[in-house]
Amino acid sequence: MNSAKMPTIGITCYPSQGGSGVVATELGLHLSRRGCEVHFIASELPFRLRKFHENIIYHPVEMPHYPVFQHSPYTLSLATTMSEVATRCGLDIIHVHYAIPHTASAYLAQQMVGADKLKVVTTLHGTDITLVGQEPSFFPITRFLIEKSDAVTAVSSFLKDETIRVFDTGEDIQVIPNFVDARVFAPSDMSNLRQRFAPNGEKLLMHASNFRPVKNPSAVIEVFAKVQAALPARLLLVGDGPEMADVRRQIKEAGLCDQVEFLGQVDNLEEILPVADLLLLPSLHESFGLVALEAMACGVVSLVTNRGGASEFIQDGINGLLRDPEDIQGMAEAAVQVLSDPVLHAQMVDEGRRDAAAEFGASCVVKQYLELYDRLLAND
Ligand code: GMT
Repeated sequence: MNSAKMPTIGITCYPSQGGSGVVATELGLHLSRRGCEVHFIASELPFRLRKFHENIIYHPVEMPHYPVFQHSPYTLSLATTMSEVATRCGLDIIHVHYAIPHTASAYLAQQMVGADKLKVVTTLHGTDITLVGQEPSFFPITRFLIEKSDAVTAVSSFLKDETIRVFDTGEDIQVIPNFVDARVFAPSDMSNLRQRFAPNGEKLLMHASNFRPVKNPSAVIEVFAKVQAALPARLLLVGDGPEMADVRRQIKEAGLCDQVEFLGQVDNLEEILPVADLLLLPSLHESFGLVALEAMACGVVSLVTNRGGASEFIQDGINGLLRDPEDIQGMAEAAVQVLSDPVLHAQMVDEGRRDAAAEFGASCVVKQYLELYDRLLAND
């Protein structure tokens, strides 16, 4: 690569709602604003990309159906699209988010176009290491792919350490944390929405996730049940997923139907997050917990699982709250304490907003990815 030229980057991620797709998309948007040409290669347009953006080109992965196939081989179709885009558009780097199966496709594409022409960067996000990658049928290939990537990043030190521990790999893994654009995720006057969701001045709690078992949504309802018994409160549930039917049943059985609102999947989370007083994220583990960082940037206190990487941006009792996800009583007590003490709540909001913007702001984190790309390409 010519040193004066910005690199041309291919990005692959899961396009549906989920933190890894959000990080990949926001990274692509920020890289494009800094002058990189960015090519998204995915099965669908990533959900935060649904507007025209200069310097961003989307390449859908075509998946032919053939009667012999029981399942269409997405990994191969993705590899083919990656190699075609790399050749046609002159990609310097293919940066994949979530190792399985994206790194496999990138590795194949690199073999097709030549290792001197295309570098592979893998960003590990979470369950690609902590759950899926450890399935016996995926373990050896995940380890192989980590070692075959030209660079590997992890979104927290927790995830880096976990990757080294589980896969016993000597690969040099760089921690580049998740980030938030504090101009987009910012406090805003939500009096109209507050009037709708909390007409009698109730406190508003929110949970936003893809409602998979790892998000521990039943704990959200149990904690909320205790909080609303102590003070007037309502709960907003944002997102959807496999656990939602059970969550609805739990809410009904607890007699909480009038205090809980289901908002479904919300693409523009930044327009709803600031309405909350407290975000609940009691996941069984969370390699980072991006939505908690976004909530902090919006001036919302985050009560987050202490299992995983959230302690890398939340200092318990200072800019947010960390608790064991099985400690329902402890989570409820912490929530009630902060919600019933306006001075403490305001202090946590201020600290959280400041820390999110200063240490995890988009510009300082995106710079770390650009420096990584530069280092990789300078080694040619
Ligand atoms: O690994 C996953 O569960 C999927 C992924 C996603 O797409 O939502 O979530 C992970 O990546 C996010 C972005 O880096 C992190 O904020 C989440 O903590 C992480 N999820 C888990 O570790 C459970």
